[in-house]
Amino acid sequence: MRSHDRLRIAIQKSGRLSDPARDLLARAGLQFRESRDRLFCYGESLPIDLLLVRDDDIPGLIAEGVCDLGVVGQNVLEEQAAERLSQGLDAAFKVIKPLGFGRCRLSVAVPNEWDGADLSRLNGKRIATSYPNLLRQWIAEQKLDAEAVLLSGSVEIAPRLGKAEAICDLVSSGATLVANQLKEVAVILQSEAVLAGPAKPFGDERADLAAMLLRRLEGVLSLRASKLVLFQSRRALLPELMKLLPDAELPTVMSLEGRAEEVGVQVLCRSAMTWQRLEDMKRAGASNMLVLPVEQMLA
Ligand code: PRT
Ligand code: ZN
Repeated sequence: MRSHDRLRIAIQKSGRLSDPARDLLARAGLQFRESRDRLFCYGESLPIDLLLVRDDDIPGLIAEGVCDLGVVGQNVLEEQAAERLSQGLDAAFKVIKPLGFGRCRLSVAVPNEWDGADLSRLNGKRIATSYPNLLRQWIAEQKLDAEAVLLSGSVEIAPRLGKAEAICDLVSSGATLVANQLKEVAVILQSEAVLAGPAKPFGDERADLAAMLLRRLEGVLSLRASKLVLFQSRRALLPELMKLLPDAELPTVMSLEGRAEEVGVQVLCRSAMTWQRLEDMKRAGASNMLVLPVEQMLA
């Protein structure tokens, strides 16, 4: 048994989630010394160590208690939970906190030449995937009679190779589907990277460490999305403009030199400012808009 006065977090060794996961932990104040084999990183600033592994191993490592927490895609977590369920096992791990990166969706896609998006066309067809358990659940929910064919990689070329008629794979920009003349007909799961942990709470020192880490992560995540928004507008338009910023705090309103009707506004927004939002504000009468990142905040 390893000692329980240190917390161990598994993250992806190399892949899409590695850098954002390490960056997030660094922002939460965690510093590590890397071992030579680059599998284990010793926590120097806090008793929290890292294990660098393949993402697919993370739920199992949590279930076995080899590590306490993990940063992993919801897609991997839910696929393995569905697999355990099909074997009569309970999940043994759960989502603790969505982390806001690694966003993608697990979708079913069919060749472009299939007309319409009628799912019944999948009856009697093979769907290639690396997510057989989630796909089988979806097939059952949709009352379809299709077969899930397991492929571990390059799922998108399965139809051209004649291995399947359709696919079920992760999509982010959609470029891979377009390049392979496929079109999305259903989204099975929306996914992002999450902090995962055991289904049962820690009954020892790890509970306090995990709670502290979570508090720090929440601070980092809320700050990351927050933006300081500056703009000018006619004073009379301000109530309508503020409706376009539902997550904003009370605005600071300043007068503009020599323009009695107009004001300069400064407001903290808690969620991402998109181009769409800025354009909507412009249409509603805002001008000279600036969106600034927030470094630190103390209320
Ligand atoms: O070696 P290891 O097993 O650790 O890595 P891996 O190859 O299994 O995983 P990796 O690094 O590719 O992905 C890790 C996680 O990133 C996934 O489990 C998802 O949670 C998340 N993620 C986010 C994605 C994507 N976006 C994504 N677009 N994972 C894979 N893709 C692939 C997808 O499979 C398809 O081939 O990218 C292609 C589609 O991308 P678009 O942009 O063309 O739509
Ligand atoms: Zn993997």
